[in-house]
Amino acid sequence: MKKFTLLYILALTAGLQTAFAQSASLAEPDVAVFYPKDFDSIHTLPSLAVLKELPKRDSLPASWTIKPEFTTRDGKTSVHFDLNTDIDLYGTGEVIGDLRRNGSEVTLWNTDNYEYGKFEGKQLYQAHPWVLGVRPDGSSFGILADNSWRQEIRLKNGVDIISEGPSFRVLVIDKETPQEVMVALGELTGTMAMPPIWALGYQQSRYSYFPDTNVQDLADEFRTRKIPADVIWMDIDYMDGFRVFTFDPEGFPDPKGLNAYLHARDFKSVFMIDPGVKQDSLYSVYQEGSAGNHWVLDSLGNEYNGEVWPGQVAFPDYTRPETQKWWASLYKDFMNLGIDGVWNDMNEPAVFDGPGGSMPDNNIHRGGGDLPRDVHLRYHNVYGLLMVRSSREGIMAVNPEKRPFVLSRANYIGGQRYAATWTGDNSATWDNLKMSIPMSINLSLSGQPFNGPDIGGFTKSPSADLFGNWIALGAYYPFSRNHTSNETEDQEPWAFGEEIENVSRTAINRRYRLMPYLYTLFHEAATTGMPIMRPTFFADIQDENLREEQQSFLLGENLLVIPRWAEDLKMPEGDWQDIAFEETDDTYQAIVKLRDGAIVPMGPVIQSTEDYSTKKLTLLINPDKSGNAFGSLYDDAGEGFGYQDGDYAILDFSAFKTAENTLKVSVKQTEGTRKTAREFRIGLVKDNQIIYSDWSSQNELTLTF
Ligand code: NBV
Repeated sequence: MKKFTLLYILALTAGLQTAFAQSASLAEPDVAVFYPKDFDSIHTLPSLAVLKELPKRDSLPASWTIKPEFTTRDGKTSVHFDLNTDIDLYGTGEVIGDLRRNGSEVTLWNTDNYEYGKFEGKQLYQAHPWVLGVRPDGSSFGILADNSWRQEIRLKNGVDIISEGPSFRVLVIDKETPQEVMVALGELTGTMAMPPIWALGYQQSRYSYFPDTNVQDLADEFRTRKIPADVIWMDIDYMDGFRVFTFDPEGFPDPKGLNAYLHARDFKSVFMIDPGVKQDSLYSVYQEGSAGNHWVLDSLGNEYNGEVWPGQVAFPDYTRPETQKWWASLYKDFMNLGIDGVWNDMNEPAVFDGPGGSMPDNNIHRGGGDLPRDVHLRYHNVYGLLMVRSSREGIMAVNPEKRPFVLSRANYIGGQRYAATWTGDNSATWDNLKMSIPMSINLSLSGQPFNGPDIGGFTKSPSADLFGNWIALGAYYPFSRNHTSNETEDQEPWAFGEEIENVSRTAINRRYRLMPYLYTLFHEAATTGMPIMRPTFFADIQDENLREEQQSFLLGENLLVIPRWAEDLKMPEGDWQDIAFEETDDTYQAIVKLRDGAIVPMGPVIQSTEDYSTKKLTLLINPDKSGNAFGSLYDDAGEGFGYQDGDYAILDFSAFKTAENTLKVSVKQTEGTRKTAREFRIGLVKDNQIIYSDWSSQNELTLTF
């Protein structure tokens, strides 16, 4: 007993918990960087989150309030922030549960979490070591732990970030508003690249459409039924025995022909690629990978193998520059078949027979270039990010004139630079539908604007009613894709009978009509880092009543989306007017409200973005108390990079009340060299109706009502 006590005391002393003093400096006027005393850059830098190395501009002002306290115990570092209890916390990436994160815990360890069933859903597919804090007066700050090692964020008593790795630095942004914090996060970690416009369209997926004739029929069905759609997704079964970059000779004998068929009907195709490469000595990708020494190694330095769909696979070590290049090169023949986008799944990486559903912590990634050799525990959370970075580069190299589109299941903060995301394997339950809103908002508040859940739910089959509600809301997610598992009933918009087919068509029509506004929001996100989907409290950051509102959400600044099921909703102040779209049956449709003082450009119904044009725009206007309203439109070719050389247009709209019941609107191109002949009409949104002016090709419009 005595011996045990002595050993215990010795152990405690050896791993003594020590609070280190830290060095701190300002990288930007409102961005501080804190380093613990024992910081050694070899363990966490170069950062994969932060875009460029941080300048050291000034010393920290004495007035700076959000300061970390670092602690190291047994070589593991944690950081604590003492915070007033009246601060509301958000972000922390992809999480289930409430919008306001106070009191929650999340483990940052990318995990294949079917139905969010493991670890009470506190550990999902992505890692965002990021917390957004909003004070009662609306002023806000963000905390970014620049650390990819396995870590936990606890928001029970201030903010605690407890890492399983060595010391790391912490960045703190402190601003007047949460919006400014989001822009600063975008400056630090980069923003989403402008996607091709087709990626904003409605998308149809299932695990799996098979064989290719089913895919063709599906495309035809959409066009016959006049349900707008842009993309059909090819899940894992198109491959030959789940070998990546191959095609099932019977089910998908002619992928080029299939893509041509889809393109002729204005559809794009997205095909899945997983990281695991089947260990098969007759398979060229495995042969090349082995010859090039591209695989992640086990702790003894041998090729690591684990089980995924194809059986035993090897995993590309994306920390190696040679492997990045090799992986990118695999996309050449693949994309040349006319494939439009790529879906990277299972890239946590998920390993069926590995510890905790992934590979062992002590596996070895060899690094190279900037990245040092280190254990999997360090690189696990960035495995997906490195994979999509490489995928994206490969796709760009094949089609340099096109904007790449990659969807990734796993990612890390900053990974919005390379891929959009969806929230993994959710279920067809009411709970999951409702939860999708705070989930997508918190991902958006963590730097990933291009996200959405599987509409209709991945596992289980939704009832007609649940699907109707889901599609009516899902038409407004930034990423709007219907997807379901291989064990479920059909989930296409017409699979639930005529009523729900009509509900789906109406909802999707509305998404396409709002495309000019949506595309403008994507441009804003790409240039400033502002989320597309925003919490309702962004409408009035000082109204503390709104801080927990998670049934409704803002699309940009000007539209508020309210699902039909919302109860006891907290509304921001102001005269938010319902947009009365022309269709009549609104039983399921989400209510879309226009902010007073706002102008939102709207187009006609189209069947895909192939027909998108800004030549005829209705300007939805809700004048403020003084009769004024403002808005804008971003326009470009929807594809390619001409916009980087000026081939784009930004139009500003301003509306003024010139006399009682008279509204004058002027349109002005403020940026870009893209000139388009356009017709406009005013659509005054008022008392549950829209009052239209005549169409006019002038830049000055008048409506008397
Ligand atoms: O590739 C099949 C599925 C895919 O449909 C789903 O979206 C991913 O999240 N994939 C997971 C692997 C199997 C899931 C049971």
